[in-house]
Amino acid sequence: MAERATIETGDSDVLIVVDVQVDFLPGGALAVPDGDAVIAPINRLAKAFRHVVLTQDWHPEGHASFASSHPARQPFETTELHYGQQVLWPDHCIQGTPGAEISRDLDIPHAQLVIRKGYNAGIDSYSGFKEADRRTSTGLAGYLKERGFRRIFCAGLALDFCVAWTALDAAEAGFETCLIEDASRAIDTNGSLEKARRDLEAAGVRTIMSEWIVGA
Ligand code: VGL
Ligand code: ZN
Repeated sequence: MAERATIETGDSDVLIVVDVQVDFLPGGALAVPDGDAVIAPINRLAKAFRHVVLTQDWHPEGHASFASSHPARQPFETTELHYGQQVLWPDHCIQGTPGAEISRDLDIPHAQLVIRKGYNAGIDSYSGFKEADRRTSTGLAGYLKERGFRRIFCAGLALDFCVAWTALDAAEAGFETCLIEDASRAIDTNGSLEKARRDLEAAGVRTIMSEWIVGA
């Protein structure tokens, strides 16, 4: 049998479930390939954590990250916004629409917080911690620190955008951080997955499998 780590979770651990929303699932406006495959492992994982936080991508209509907000631009092209490079997306996760809802197939009644992000019209926010201008905070790091958490586990959609950026910011904020590979799926556009893996490794984010976690 292959050797594998055994991770016991406790009171100083929190699972962050990133953007498991209708628009990122099959049939959604920005469907992540095989995105619904994250739901079963996340539901199992959540039972092994006393503390779970959800993130929710939550854009106003006409958001700067939408290709439709830029004349003659197409989804998955890149443009320059005031804070730097921005991938342009199909309209997705518009506040109050069915596509922005967190999947009803998630079974995490004990989740303690839903943190919304991407609500500023001119700034995207892949990360649950800090917007894409790299300055505007969502307040999540303060919340998690005030509650005394020390270790963060990230899973969800999409591995190469919101999961990766959330994990990178968690590490930068001083948390020991793991990304749960089999409970995440990637968009993988223009080398984004390879770049995310490089950035995660450089930041000391550990990539793990959900079966390494006791009780998951
Ligand atoms: C995401 C692209 C745009 C994500 C959100 O959840 O990974 N990706 N908005
Ligand atoms: Zn978005």
